[in-house]
Amino acid sequence: MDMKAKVLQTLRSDRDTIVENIVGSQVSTGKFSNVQRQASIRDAKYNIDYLASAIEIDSKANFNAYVIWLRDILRTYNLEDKMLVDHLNSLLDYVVSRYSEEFGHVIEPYITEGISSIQNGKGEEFSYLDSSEEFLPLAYSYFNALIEMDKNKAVRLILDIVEKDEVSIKDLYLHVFTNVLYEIGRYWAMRKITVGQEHFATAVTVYTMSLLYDKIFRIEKKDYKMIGVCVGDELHEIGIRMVCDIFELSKWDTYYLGANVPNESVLSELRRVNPDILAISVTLANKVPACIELISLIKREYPNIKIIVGGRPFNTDNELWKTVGADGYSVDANDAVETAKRLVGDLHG
Ligand code: B12
Repeated sequence: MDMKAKVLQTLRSDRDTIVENIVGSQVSTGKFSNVQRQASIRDAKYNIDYLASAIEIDSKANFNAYVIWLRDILRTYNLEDKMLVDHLNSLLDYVVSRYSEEFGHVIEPYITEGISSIQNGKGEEFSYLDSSEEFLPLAYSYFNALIEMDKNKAVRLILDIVEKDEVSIKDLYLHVFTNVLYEIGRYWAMRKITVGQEHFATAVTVYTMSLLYDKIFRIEKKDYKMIGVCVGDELHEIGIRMVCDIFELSKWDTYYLGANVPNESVLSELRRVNPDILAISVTLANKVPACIELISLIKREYPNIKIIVGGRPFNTDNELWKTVGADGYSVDANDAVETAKRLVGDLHG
């Protein structure tokens, strides 16, 4: 076993002991309440999961993005950045002293870049609603209706504009729903809205998308087939649903499987449907190793099915799709159709 594999195995098997040693002593002082202690221990376990995943997938960019995200969450609790920096340093020190210098060499570049990102990295400081000038008023109105938890207003707003043909479904998906959901996530992370408000906004958006289905699905001859699925226990399934819907609009026959589909089931649906393209979505960087596993399983049994990947970790690190063994990657649902066409050799369609 090479050193990287040894480090990964150890970080995962010894995770709880490592956390006990580095966090246990840090939070045992009277300064921390019981709830804070529990939260610190839970977070420290996540940190090790994300670190191990980043090492496994060779992606410092994804570990950096994770620590910046965590830094900004901790700031909302008035916790200093230094605390996270100290935590990463003590993780490295502990690993070197408990295991070996060689162990340290594998982890150290990730910790060093992570610390530098905590100190200098930009977080989600700007509103996603401003990303598209053309759709800005609609995005703001829809976002505000969701925050006010006025579902009738939110749904009506979208249906009216679609009925008047003022916006295409593609634009609605890419520039309104996507940006609004990103902004909802940002508000949740800044603790400007509750988990309940986030769930409500998500549910209303999924519901509104379903109301558009008679405009998306048409029974007509289609040239190509695709399956869309999330990896492992990745629960973020709206991105891949958008991908499937936009393929459907582009006259593909689509099979949206969503989240929580066991690998064996993905394999049986591939057998049943025999698609030209399998699209796999990942949102959380610690689920990328599961994506590698799924792709290698599929490539063994169905070497001819082209696989495209997408989602947050791939947008954070534009080379990552190659590491996971995919045939292609796209930044968003629209671009995904072009990538898929290229992969199936349809250069004119
Ligand atoms: C809704 C939501 C949830 C819902 C998901 C419900 C559902 N039915 O999907 C629920 C409540 C389940 C959830 C849970 C969690 N969530 Co959440 N969630 C979100 C939120 C607000 C929106 C996600 C979304 O739908 N975005 C809109 C879609 C359209 O965007 P997208 O997925 O990026 O897809 C686009 C592209 O990436 C691309 N694409 C996507 N897939 C694919 C695939 C292919 C093949 C291609 C080519 C392209 C492609 O195309 C799409 C559009 O064109 C995000 C915020 C955000 N920034 O996304 C947080 C967010 C992703 N969640 C987050 C977190 C932390 C969590 C939890 C860990 C919270 C917790 N403590 O429990 C759990 C993890 C659950 C799990 N095991 O997966 C963080 C992740 C931060 C990080 N460090 O990675 C985010 C960013 C919020 C934040 N700002 O802090 N979440």
